[in-house]
Amino acid sequence: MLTFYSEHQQAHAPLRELNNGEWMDFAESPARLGSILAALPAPSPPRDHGLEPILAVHAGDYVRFLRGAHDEWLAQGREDDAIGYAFPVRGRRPLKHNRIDARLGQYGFDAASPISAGTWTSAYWAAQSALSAMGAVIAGEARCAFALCRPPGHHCGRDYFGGYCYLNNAVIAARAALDAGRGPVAILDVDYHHGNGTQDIFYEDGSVLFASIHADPKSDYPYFWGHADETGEGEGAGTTFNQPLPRGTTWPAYSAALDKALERIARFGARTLIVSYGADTFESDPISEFKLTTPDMHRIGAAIHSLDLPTVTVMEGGYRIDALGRNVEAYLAGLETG
Ligand code: Q9C
Ligand code: ZN
Repeated sequence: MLTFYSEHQQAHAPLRELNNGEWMDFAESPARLGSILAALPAPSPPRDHGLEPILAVHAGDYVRFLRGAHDEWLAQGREDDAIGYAFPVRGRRPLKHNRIDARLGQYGFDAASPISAGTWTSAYWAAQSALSAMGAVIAGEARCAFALCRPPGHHCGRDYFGGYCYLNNAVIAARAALDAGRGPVAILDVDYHHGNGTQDIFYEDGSVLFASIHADPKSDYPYFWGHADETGEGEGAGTTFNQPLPRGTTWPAYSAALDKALERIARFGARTLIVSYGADTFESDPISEFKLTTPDMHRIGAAIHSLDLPTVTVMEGGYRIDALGRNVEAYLAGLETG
């Protein structure tokens, strides 16, 4: 499978995150890349598409904040990673703040997403990997391509970061496909966590179908989004399709949900498919509670293969590092050959 990846994506290296009330080592570590790279043939470096396709999705003030946030943090005399601790309720007055702690709250929504010195560089190149994968599919160089994105993207929205995500790689690729006349686009999100940022960006946009299978937000992060009654609004009414599943889910229930999602994508008439792939549905993932196996990852890929659509896969989560490469390899093999 044609794979895009830049070494700049290693630069993002936060030390720790707040999880269940305690500090823990940052789960979305650069070592994830090593595990995946060891399992795949050599990737291609992405082409630099510049900022324009990123700014087609993300707000200018947010991108400026992200680029400068770590320097602002250091300028306050702080050390290590920039991390917020006070978050506004959305929809309140848009205030202009100078203090970095207020700005981290303004643009973030959790304490799981520290900004390190290399965060902007890695997020920028992850987005370029997604754009390069979509570019190759649009140009007809490949029917399917894989963007080995890190950091992941599906939790962040037009003007906010969170859930280890800073730029929404899947949405940036989707926008590029739409702009190239390759719509309608479907985004299938099979990460363990609901892709709230992706959902948010297209919630009122009927040109993109967002179908997600994830842990029930009643029990799992991101809690506030991903419930089955979120189905889209306005022009996007009916083009969001959430299937929350309980902790402990194994292949039979997962497979039934996947078939429903694929059926919706086919009925929608998608001409381009983007898969937000997370391997955190794996049985021994350290922060997740589904029970899928490595052969199940192959089955997920094979089921998606049956749609027979030009497909870009972007990497999202997956934290069991010693099994990560094998799981990604199994998924991609299923996707490629059925
Ligand atoms: N106790 C992705 O997989 N922390 N992001 C959850 C659960 C944040 C996951 C805490 C998890 C973010 C891309
Ligand atoms: Zn996840």
